[in-house]
Amino acid sequence: MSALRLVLGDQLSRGLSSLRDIDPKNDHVLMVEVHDETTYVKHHKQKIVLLLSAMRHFAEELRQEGLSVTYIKLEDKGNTGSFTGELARAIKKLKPKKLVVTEPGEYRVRAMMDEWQTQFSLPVEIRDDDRFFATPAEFKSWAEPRKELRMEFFYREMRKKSGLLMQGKEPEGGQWNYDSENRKALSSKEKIPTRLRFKHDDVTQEVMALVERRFADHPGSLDNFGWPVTRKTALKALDHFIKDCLPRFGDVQDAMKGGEPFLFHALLAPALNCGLLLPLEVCRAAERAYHQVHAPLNAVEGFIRQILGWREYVRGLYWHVMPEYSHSNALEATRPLPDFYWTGDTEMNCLRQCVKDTMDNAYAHHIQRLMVLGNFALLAGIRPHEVEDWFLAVYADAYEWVELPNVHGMALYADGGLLASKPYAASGAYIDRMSDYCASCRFSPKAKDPEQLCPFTPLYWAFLDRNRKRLSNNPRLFMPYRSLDSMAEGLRVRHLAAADAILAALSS
Ligand code: FAD
Ligand code: DLZ
Ligand code: SF4
Repeated sequence: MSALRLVLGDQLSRGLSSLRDIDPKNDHVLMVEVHDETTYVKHHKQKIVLLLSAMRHFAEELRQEGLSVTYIKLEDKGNTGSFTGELARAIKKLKPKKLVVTEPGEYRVRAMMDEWQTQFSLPVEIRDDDRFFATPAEFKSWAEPRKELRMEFFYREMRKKSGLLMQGKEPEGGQWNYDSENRKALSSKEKIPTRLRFKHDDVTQEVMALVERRFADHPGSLDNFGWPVTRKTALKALDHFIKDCLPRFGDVQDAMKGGEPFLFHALLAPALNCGLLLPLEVCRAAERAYHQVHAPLNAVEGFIRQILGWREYVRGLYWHVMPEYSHSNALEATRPLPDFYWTGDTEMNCLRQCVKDTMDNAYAHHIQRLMVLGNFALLAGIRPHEVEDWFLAVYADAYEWVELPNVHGMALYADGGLLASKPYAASGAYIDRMSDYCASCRFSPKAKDPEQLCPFTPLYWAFLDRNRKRLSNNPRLFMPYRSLDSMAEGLRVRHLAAADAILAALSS
C-alpha cells in the first residue's frame, strides 16, 4: 500500500487536503472511534452522537465512491482507545509507505501528530487545513507587527482576501461593519421560525443506543437530537437558515427569550466545525441572499463577520499563542465552578434557562454563552480551567481551537485583554434589556429590597471594585468606574456586602 490517510472526526469534508490526491487503487483511509477522544472532557451525549454518526456516514460515503476504508468502531475488539494506538495497529497491518494527515484542530492532537514520524519510523505528511480562509502562518504574519490584535482589522483583511461583500476595493454599502444596527430587543410579537431537525436513521439510532449505554453519566439528554449528520442534511440546514432565518438574524442577534433557544441563529457551527459544511460555501450562500434582495445588508454582513471574522480570528489566535495562552489567569479567578452549571438548579432564571437549553440541545446561542453563562463566571471569579472544560464539554460545536479563545479571552478576560479590548461584564440591567428572563425570575434588577435584587448587580459592582487596579485605566471602562465612584457610599457598601454573601454561598 502506498499512503495511509487518517481522517479525524472533525475532518469530514470530501475536499480535505489529506484526501485530495488519493489514489483509490493504492491508498487507504483510516477512521477511528477512540475512547480518548470521547472522554477527554465529559462531552454532552449529543456531541458524541453527532460525531460518531457523522463519522460513520462519511466513511460509508467514501466506500461508496470506491475508496478503501478501515473504520474502527468504539467497541470493536482490540480497539486501543487512542489515535496513536490505532495508527500503530493499522500501520502494522497495512504496511503503508507514508502517512498523510491534515493538521488537527487541537494543540494536544498536534503534539501527538508531531511524534508519529519518529514513533512509526514512517514519513508523515501533515498538510494545511485549507478549509479555513487563513493559515496559522498568515495570521502570525498579520499579528506579529501589531501591538493590539483586534478582530475588526483582521476581518477587513479577510474581506479583501476572499472578495466577500466587496465592491472592488470597497466594502459593500460603504461600511465594513453594521453591528450598531444589530442590537435590537425582540418584540413579543416576533414570529420565530420552527427549526429543521433531522430524523434518526439506522446509523444514528445505533450510535444513540451506544451512547446511552456507554456514556450514561455524561451530561445532557438525547431527547431533542436532530443535528445534521451527513453532508446532504447539513446543506438542507444551511438552505433553511438562509431562507427562513437570515433576514432577521442581524436585527435581533443579541436578543434572548425564555423557551426559544434558537431564535434566528444559524445552528450551523456543529456542521461547520466537523467539516460537513465549509465556511466559504456558507458565506457565499449568505452573500447570494443579499444580492437577491432576500436578506438586508446588516444581517448578511453581521452573519459573514461571525464566520469570516470571528471564527477565523479565534482560530488564528489559538495557534499563535498556544500552549502558553491556556495558562494565564489575568484576573486571578480561583472559585470552583458552581454545580448549577451542570444541573440548572439555581433561582437565577437566566442561568437556569441557559443551562436547560444547553443540556436539552447541546446548544446555546452566542449571547447566552457570553452574557449569561460566561458573564456569571467572570463576575464570580470562577477558575478559567473549570469554565473552559465545561464549555468544551457541553456544546455540539466545541473544539478547543474555537472554545478556548472564546471562553478564556472573550468571556473571562483571563488573557488580560489579548482578544477583547474590555471584559464583557454586565449587570442584570443588560440581561433585562436583552431578554424576557427577568420577568419570571424571583429576583429583579430593579428591586429596592436587597432580598429581591438581582445577584448580577452586586456581583458586577464588586467585580469592578475588586479589579480596580487592573481595569480602571481602560478607557472603555471609564463610565462604569465613574458610576461606581459616584455611587452613594451606603449603596456601594451594601452591594459589596451582598456580593460577598453570594460568593460565600457559592463556595459553600
Ligand atoms: P450564529 O450565531 O448563527 O453565528 C453563525 C456562525 O458564526 C456560527 O455557526 C459560527 O461558526 C460563527 N461564529 C459566531 N460567533 C463566533 C465566535 N465568537 N467564534 C467563532 N465562530 C463564531 N463557537 C463554536 O463554534 N464552538 C465553541 O465551542 C464556542 N464556544 C463559545 C464559548 C463562549 C463563551 C462564547 C461567548 C462563544 C462561543 N462560540 C463557540 C461562538 C458562538 O457562540 C457559536 O459559534 C455560536 O453560538 C454557534 O451557533 P450558531 O451556529 O447558531 O451561530
Ligand atoms: C469530539 C470527538 C469525539 C467525541 N470522538 C472522536 C472519535 O472517536 N474519533 C475521532 O477521530 N474524533 C473524535 N472527536 C473529534 C476529535 O476530538 C478531534 O478531531 C480532535 O480534537 C482534533 O480537533
Ligand atoms: Fe437573571 Fe437577574 Fe434577570 Fe433573574 S433578575 S433573570 S438573575 S438577570
